[in-house]
Amino acid sequence: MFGQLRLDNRIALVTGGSKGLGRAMALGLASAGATVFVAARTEEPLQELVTEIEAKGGKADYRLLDVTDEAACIEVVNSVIRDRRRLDILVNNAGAIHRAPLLESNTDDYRHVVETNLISLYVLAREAARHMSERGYGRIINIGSVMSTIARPNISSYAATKHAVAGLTKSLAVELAPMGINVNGIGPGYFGTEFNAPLMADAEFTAMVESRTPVGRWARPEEIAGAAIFLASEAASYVTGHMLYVDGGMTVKL
Ligand code: GCO
Repeated sequence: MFGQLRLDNRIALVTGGSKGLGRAMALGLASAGATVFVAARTEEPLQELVTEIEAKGGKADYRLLDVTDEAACIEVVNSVIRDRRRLDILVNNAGAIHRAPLLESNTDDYRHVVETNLISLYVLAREAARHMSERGYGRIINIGSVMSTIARPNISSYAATKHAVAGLTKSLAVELAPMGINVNGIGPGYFGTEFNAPLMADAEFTAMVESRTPVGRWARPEEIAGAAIFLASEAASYVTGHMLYVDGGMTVKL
């Protein structure tokens, strides 16, 4: 039982890893012993995060990646495996949102959200599973949202894709379980990240979050890390197809 939450000798890839929830999960996985490859589009914050992880005694590296570029996704997965001969944990975290009323929305923005929040998760899961299946072991963690099960106005592309993340997670869980690959999702509630900065600046929206969340507040980024560590670890060896909502109780409150 001891050490079930340790990730020593595990190799992890976290997309959208340079900031927000991706950065918090990368720090958490590294603190549990994993070697974490963080991937994002901008190099400097990735370099800073690797330096921070190493300064804390962890192991990390980075890859530049635009998850909407399929060839780049394939190359990043293959480069991690060439570099470390394995990939044990994939955290599909990179995401996009376009907040606009339906009647003011446009198809290009909508398609970008679909490409980022759904297609990239499929591509990366497919390429990671190709390797994981050869070794009979893997953990894929897809980052959804409370919008994987509820909705609010003006973010239909985001909510539709995050609902799809739940469906992709369940589908891949049942398909990949015989290969030793567990597939789960995390559904964050309202976290105080750059992604939600416009909402946090809106007093009325913040009041809504505080009233709709039983815990009564925005979440701190580091509060996502434990869920990722658990789902990536031996402690979750019999957990697959699950959406773990880290939402302060929002999705269960009337
Ligand atoms: C929004 C927010 C949500 C986020 C939130 C819940 O515009 O309502 O961005 O959709 O996903 O952090 O997961």
